[in-house]
Amino acid sequence: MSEFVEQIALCVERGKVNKDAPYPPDLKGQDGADELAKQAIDQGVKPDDILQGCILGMDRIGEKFSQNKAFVPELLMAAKAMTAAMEHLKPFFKSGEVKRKGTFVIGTIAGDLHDIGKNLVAMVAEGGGYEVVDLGNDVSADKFLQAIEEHPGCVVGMSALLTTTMVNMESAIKAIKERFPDTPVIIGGAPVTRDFAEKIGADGYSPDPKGAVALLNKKVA
Ligand code: B1M
Repeated sequence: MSEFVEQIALCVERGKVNKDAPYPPDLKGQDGADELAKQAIDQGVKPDDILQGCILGMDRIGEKFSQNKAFVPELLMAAKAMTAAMEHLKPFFKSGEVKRKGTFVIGTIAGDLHDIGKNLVAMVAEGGGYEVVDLGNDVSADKFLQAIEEHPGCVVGMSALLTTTMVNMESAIKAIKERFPDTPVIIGGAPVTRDFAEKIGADGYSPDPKGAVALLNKKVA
């Protein structure tokens, strides 16, 4: 791996956005994901390799988060650093030179306004190389169906934080499976369990963003 790519991975993992960013204090004054991605492109590093660096950094922080060695603010900073690097990759995505692994349609289920966990899953999935279509919160079955129609081959993710709304996942999954039997649906959220996921016909359950990306990799590969 080129030194640039390793440095970009480190900036994403540590949430170092750019040179002016005061966070993290021990990297103050050093180039961040923003400058390094630009320099890497200028020096001919392949955009795909830069993306791999971002993914590696996100993977590392995602792993720490899963092990309770990093917390929501660190994950948010990592996502911010990754976004800064990805800005420089946008033209290559548009031209098709850099390919995404697949499309992940995600939303918080109908009736539920909690979106912090869903946003984290979305960010880590993007960091994992997926195009993310974020439908927001309070997402009806119809909205999921429409998104699947617009993004053939996608994987669907549903999040719920309330015991009163997690039950809405069952009807949404039923509607999806009726029209798009081959579309995998993965679910998560604080009250959701593996047993519940199996009972309502979900294709996968993860308690955290890293596990959700691991599931995506299995479903899409
Ligand atoms: Co509400 N709330 N809330 N709330 N809220 C909870 C969830 C609650 C546990 C608080 C409590 O009573 N102790 C409780 C639910 C009880 C229950 O159902 N068993 C509750 C309640 C009752 C309510 C209201 C009904 C309160 C009221 O109005 N009377 C109301 C409901 C509104 C609605 O949704 N219709 C309500 C409202 C709100 C706010 C709007 C004020 C706000 C949400 C703001 C927002 O999201 N933009 C809010 C908040 C912030 C919380 C708490 C405090 C924090 C939730 C959170 O963001 N956690 C919460 C109590 C708590 O958890 N301490 C609470 C951090 C987040 C990173 O974790 O979302 O679990 P989480 O996501 C994790 C994993 O679950 C997983 O990855 C994430 C990272 O590890 N994950 C997935 C999530 N989705 C995934 C999907 C996947 C895979 C993994 O695959 C697709």
